[in-house]
Amino acid sequence: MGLGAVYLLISKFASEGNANVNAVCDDNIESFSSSEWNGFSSEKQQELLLKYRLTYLAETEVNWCPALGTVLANDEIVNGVSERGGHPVVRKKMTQWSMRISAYAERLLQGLDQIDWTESLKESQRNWIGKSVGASVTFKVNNHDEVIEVFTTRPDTLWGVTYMVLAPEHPSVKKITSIHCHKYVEKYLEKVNKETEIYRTSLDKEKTGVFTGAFCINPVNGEKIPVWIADYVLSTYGTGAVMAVPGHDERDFEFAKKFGLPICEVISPDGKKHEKLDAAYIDPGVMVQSGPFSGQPSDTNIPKVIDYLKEKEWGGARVNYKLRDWLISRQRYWGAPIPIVVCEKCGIVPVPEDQLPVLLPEKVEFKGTGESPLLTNEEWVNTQCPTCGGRARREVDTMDTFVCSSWYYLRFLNPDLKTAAFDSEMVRKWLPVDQYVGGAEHAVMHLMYARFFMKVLYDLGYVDHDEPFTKLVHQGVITNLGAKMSKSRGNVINPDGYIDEYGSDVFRMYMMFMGSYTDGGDWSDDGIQGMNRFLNRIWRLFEMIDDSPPLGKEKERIVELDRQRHYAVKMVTQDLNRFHFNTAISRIMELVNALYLYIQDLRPDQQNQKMIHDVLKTLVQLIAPFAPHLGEELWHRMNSEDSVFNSKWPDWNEKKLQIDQMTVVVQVNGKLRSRIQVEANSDDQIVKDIALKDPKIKKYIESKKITKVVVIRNKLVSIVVK
Ligand code: ANZ
Ligand code: ZN
Repeated sequence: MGLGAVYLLISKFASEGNANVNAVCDDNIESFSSSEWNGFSSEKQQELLLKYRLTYLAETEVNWCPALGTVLANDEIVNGVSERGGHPVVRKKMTQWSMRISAYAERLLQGLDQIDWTESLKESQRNWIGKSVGASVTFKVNNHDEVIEVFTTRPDTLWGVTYMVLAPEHPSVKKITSIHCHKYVEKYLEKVNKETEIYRTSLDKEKTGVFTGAFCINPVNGEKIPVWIADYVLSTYGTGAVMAVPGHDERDFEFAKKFGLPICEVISPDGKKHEKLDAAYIDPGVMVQSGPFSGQPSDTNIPKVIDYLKEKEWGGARVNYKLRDWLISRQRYWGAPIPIVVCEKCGIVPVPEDQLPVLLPEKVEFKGTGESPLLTNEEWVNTQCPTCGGRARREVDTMDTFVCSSWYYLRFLNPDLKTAAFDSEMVRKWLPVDQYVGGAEHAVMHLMYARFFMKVLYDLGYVDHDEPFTKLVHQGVITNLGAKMSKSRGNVINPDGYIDEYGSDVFRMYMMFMGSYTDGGDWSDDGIQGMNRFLNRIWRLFEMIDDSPPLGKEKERIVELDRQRHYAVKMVTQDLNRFHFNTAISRIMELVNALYLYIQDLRPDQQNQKMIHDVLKTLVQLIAPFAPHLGEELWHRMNSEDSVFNSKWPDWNEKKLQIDQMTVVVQVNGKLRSRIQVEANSDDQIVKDIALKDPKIKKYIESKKITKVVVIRNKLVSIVVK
C-alpha cells in the first residue's frame, strides 16, 4: 500500500524531532481524559500533538528475533518466542521509530464505553491498557543528592517499606552503587541483559537480585532502608523503582525471605499486632504502626494518605498505564517505507507531501543479515534532501503492517484517489464502519491501533468520528472432524470442488447453517447434501404452482399461512441483524414446510393463488441474501424485471402473529372427559397427541385398546376404546 494518511502523520510529527537523531522521548507525556481533551480548542489540540510528537525516533530496547531477522512488537511474542514460527527472541538496543499510543491511553479506555463490542473483547483492551490508580512517592538517597521516585498502588502500606528495589536499567543504579558493591552489581547487570521481559516477570521464577550498597530514607518514618536491584522490576513500568513492602506484597515477601530482609506488619486483619507473618497479608485491614493513620481502615484511607503525602511534598496521586508506545520500524521488505530521509546537513527530514508516497524499490537482495533489504538498493537509498538539495539517505526500514491496517478502511472507500490519502467526503458519508467482522486474535493489536489512528485523525480534524468500528463480531472457527483446519494438518476443505458440484448458493448456505456464526461449526459432507436438498425443495415448490386463478378458499388455512409468513419475516429480519444466520435459515425452512402443507392439504380449487403468490414472493426475498443466485432466478420467474436486491425488504405485522387458542373437547366412547387448549388450526395429528397425553384422559384409555380417534378441527377429539 502506497499512499497514506499515515505518511502525512509521520511527516507532520517527524519534523518536530528534526535536528536530533537520537531524540529520546520524554517519559512524562501527559495524557488527557476525553472530556478534558474535547474541551481544548483545536489549535491547542494541534499544539499538544506536535509538542508530544506522535511519531518519534528513539534508542529503545527492542525484541530482536535473529531467525526472522527483524524487530518484533511485544504483542508478536508468545511465551518468549516469536508468534510466527516460534523462534527465540532476545533484547537488543536499536534506534527505531515509535508511535506514542501511550498518550492516548485514557481516551482509548474511555472510548470503549461508547462502542458495541463484546464485553470479553473490551476487557482484553482494558487489560492491555492496564490503568492503575495510585501514588508516586519520592525517597531521598542517604548521603547523596539522588532521589528515587516510586509508583505504588498501595500508599497505605508506606510505613511497612523495609527496602527499595530498582530495575537493573534504572538510571540511578550507576550513580548510587557503592564501591564495595560495584563488582556484584556489574555482574548482575550482565546476567539480566540476556533475559527477556517475559522471563523476568514470570511469577514462578526464583527471585534474584543484589544490594547496591546505598540506602534510602522513608519520608514517613525516617527509617533507613537498603536499595537493591532485581530483575522482577521493569524499567518500562511506572518509574522503574519499587518501594518493597514484604508484609503485604507476595513478591516482596518472597524476596525478603530469600535475602533475609526485614518484614514489617502495617495492615492487620483484626487491628491487633502479630509477631510473625507466615505470608504476605494482601487484603485490606486496619493500619497499624502507621504514624497518624494507626487504627484506621486501610482501603478507605488511601486518598487521605495521598493528601498527606502531597501536603508534606513527599509525593502525590499518580495514574499509570501498562500500554507501551508502539514500535513501528521493521527490517522487512513487505511494508510501506518510512517516508523519511536523513540529510548530512539537516538531519532527519520528512519526505514532503507532494513527493508521497515513497514506493518500495523493486530491485533488492534478501541477504538474511537482519538489515533491511531496502539497504541493498544503493540507487534508491541515496537521494536528495528535500530541504537543502544536498546529499541524503532514505530511511531503509519499513513500517509494521499494522500501520496500514489501522486506516485501510478509509482508503478502500476510494482507492483510486491520487491527490490524498482518503476521500474525506466519502469518509463522512460511510464511516464509521457500522459492522466490523474479524477474528478474536485481533483483540489487542489491530483493534487498538486502528482506534488510536482514528482518534489522532479526529484530533487533527481529518475525520468526524473517533471510533472506527461501532459494532464488532468475531466469526467462529470452522473445524473438520473437530480439528482446526490448517495447511500443516492437511485437513483444509477447499470450497472449489463443492461449488462445482452443488453451486455457491448451497455452499454459502451450508456454511451459515452449520453452527452459530460466532461459534463456528464442524464441516460435514452430509450437512452440505442436506442443504442441497433444501434448495431443491424450494425450487420444486415453484414448479408445483400453476397459474390458475383462485377458485374456492379455505379461510382458516389462509390465516395460518399468512401468520407463518409474518412470523418468518420478523424472525429472519431480527436474526440477520444479530448475525444469527443459522436460526434465520431454520425459519425459512419452517416457512417452506408451511407452504408445502398448504399446497398438499388442499385441492387446487381450494387454494388461494394470490396468497400463495404473496408468500412465495416473500420467501424469495428472504432467501436472496443467503442464496443470491437462486433468489434472483426465482424472482425473475415470478415475472419481475428488476433485481430482487432492488426490492424493498418485507415488513411484518405484529397483529398477524398472534395465535388464537381454542378449547377443544375430548370424548372417550362418546362421553365428555376433558377440555384441552390448542393453537387454532393446529394439525390434527398434534391435537390428537395432546388429547391422548392429557392426564384426565389417560385413566380412561390406560390398559385399553384404542380402536379409533376422530379429530374435528378446532372443536372435538373423539376417542373410541375397547
Ligand atoms: C508497594 C506495594 C505494596 C505494592 C503492596 C503492591 C502491594 P499494578 O497494579 O500492576 O500497577 N511496581 C511498581 N512499578 C513496578 C515495576 N516497574 N516493576 C515491577 N513492579 C512494579 O502494580 C503496581 C505495583 O507493582 C506497585 O505497588 C509496586 O508495588 C509494583 F502491598 O508498591 B506496590
Ligand atoms: Zn538537507
